[in-house]
Parts: sequence; C-alpha cells; structure tokens
Amino acid sequence: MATIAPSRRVRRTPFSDGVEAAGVKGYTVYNHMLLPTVFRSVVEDYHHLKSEVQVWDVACERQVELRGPDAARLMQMLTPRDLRGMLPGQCYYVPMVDETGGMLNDPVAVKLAEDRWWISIADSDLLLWVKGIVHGFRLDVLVDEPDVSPLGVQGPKSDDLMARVFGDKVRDIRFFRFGWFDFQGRSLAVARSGYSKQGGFEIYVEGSDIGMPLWNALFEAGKDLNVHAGCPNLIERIEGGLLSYGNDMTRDNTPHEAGLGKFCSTQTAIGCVGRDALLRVAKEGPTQQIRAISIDGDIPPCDRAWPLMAGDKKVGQVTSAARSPDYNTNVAIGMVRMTHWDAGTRLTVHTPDGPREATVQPKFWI
Ligand code: THG
Repeated sequence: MATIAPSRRVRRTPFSDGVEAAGVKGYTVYNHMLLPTVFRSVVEDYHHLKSEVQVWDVACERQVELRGPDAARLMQMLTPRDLRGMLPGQCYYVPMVDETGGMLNDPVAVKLAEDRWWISIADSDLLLWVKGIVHGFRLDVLVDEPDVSPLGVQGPKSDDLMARVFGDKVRDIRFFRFGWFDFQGRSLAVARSGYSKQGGFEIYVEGSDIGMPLWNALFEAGKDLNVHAGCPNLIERIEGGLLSYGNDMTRDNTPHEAGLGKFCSTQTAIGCVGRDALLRVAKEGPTQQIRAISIDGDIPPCDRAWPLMAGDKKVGQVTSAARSPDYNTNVAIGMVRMTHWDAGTRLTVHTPDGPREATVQPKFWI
C-alpha cells in the first residue's frame, strides 16, 4: 500500500495524535485536511458504529465564520433554504448553489447569533466563494476560518458517553439544535447532529489546545461503554442516504437533482444567488435525480462514476457503492434519468470488473 506524503497542505487536526494512537489504517483528504476512513476494517467499524459508540475526528468539517451586521443577509444570499424562521441555537442543512443553480457545497449552517454564523462545510473551498460575494456586494461582514474543529460522538450509546463528560443536560439537546457546555473552563457548542443515522453529537471544539484533552476525556469516560475511535462509515452512510459532495453531486447538479429540493424554498429565499435558475428547475422538475440502488454480485471500490445502462443507452451513473452486511446486497447511490428512475427498474451497471445487475430502490435502507 502506498502512503500519503505528509506536508503543510495536508493539514493535521487537533485530534490527529489520538487518531494515530487508536491505530488509524486509512485516510482521505477533505478540505485539505486529514479525515480517517478506517480503523479496524470498514465492516468491523460499521458493526461497532451501529451497536456501540464512537468518537470521530471530523475536524475536516471546517467552519466558514460570518461575523458582522450583514451576516444574516449574506447567509440568505448563499442558500435557497428560507432562513427567516431560524433561531440562534439551531442548525440547518443548507444546499449552496452558484448563479446557475449548480451545487457548490451542502453544509450545515450553525446560527450562533443574528450577526454570527458558522457554515460547517463539505469538501469544496466555499470560503473563496463567500469572500467573493462579500467583496462584490460590499457587505459589512468578516469571513474567515476559525480554530474550530468538530469532534463527532456517534452511535446508539452516544447519549450515555456524552452525559458522563458534559452532564445529563446534553440528553435534552434536540436534533439539529445546539447548546453551550463547559469543558475544562471552556464553553463549547454541542449539537445533536452528525454524518451517521445512528444518533449522536458534534462538539465544535474551539481552540486546538483542548483537542487532545477532550479526546482523552471521552475515551476515559467511555471505557466500559466499549468506546472506539471511528469515522464516517462508507457502508452506513450509503444505507442512510447521506450524500457526499464531490462524489454523489457536484457543481453540475442542482439541489433538486441531488434530492435536496425539500431543503429549498426558493420562492421565499429572497436575495439568494441562483434563485432565478432554481425557480426554473423547481417549476419544470429535474430530469435526473439521486436514487438508492442495489447491485448484485461482487464489486470493487467505487472510485469513479460507473455508467448505469438500459441496454446500450446510458441512463445514469453510480457514484458510491459498498457491500452491506445487514442488507446482504451492495448498497449504492446513483443519479438516474427520469425515464428509468422508478422503483423496481432493472439496469446494468458497468463496473471496472464488468457488468452487474442493478435495481432502483424505493428509498434508502435506513
Ligand atoms: N456535520 C457538520 N458538518 C458537516 C457534515 C456534518 N460538513 C460536511 C458534511 N457533513 C455536509 N453534508 C451533510 C450531509 C448530510 C447531513 C449533514 C451534512 C445530515 N443529513 C440528515 C439526513 O439527510 O438525514 C438530516 C438533514 C435534516 O433533516 O436537516 O445530517 O455531518 N457539522
């Protein structure tokens, strides 16, 4: 196996020492930062995530901080989701698009105050787009990347582990809300959110210096809960239909194609960049859309788009796929043309190992 060359461009995280001590076996690079992909094996990590509790170094979910009198106006310019009802203490999953309606990112917006927001970004350089908008529209907002690193606690036992470190009050945090909790004299935002369907929290660790102390405190408190180091799990996130920007959708896709139309209220998202383009696609409806797809037989890792064929006509592509132990099939995410997107449609997927039978599913598995 080849290694990745360490360099300043491939940033370590405040938790990297802990990740290495826990025996990380694979990394990807996300927002120019290390993101673990496997600890024991993807399948062992998967079973453990679904039954126990894991601590995830998701520091690569970098924050774009907006600060200043125009912060709320800027935020609404960045997304077609209507933010008028959003209160401090809430998180929203928000598609972000360019002037053509093409997806630029699918971050979590964190509203700290009317004039202070974090955009918890997926893997694209959103900061550059935001700075461009601020400059172009002469907005009174400061935009930068603060020293804030999310640490995930995911799995069915996450409430118990979190309560031991932050107190029983964490149990009261509602889905996609956050509260402020003390750790070693520092007040940290703790949200009920995360890139799994197993339940859990994300701690927005402000100040790299408390990264390892918090990591160690969670492992110390969770010894008898069988806590392990973990990471976003490929199999579990496909089962759950959690999309991966750059894989399942890109700038070539609208939010409606990505199945994120439910997070767009373009009509009322006044001032949003790309509004006119999205009003058109919302009216006409997408001609291709994300679907859950099952694939028969053995498949290799999906590191490029696999054509989805109906006979010799290309009708879509598979962009994520993995063997699922719990569903005893290969679970996959693909983009499928309207003519072939109905549940039950049988297609052929051209993998690098040859053609495989595929079936469009009515919904994701979790
Ligand atoms: N948490 C935080 N930042 C992130 C992610 C995260 N940044 C990168 C990446 N993940 C952004 N993408 C997603 C994708 C899906 C979800 C969150 C961020 C997600 N979706 C839920 C679902 O689809 O079931 C819930 C959406 C909702 O109902 O609002 O959680 O994970 N901080």
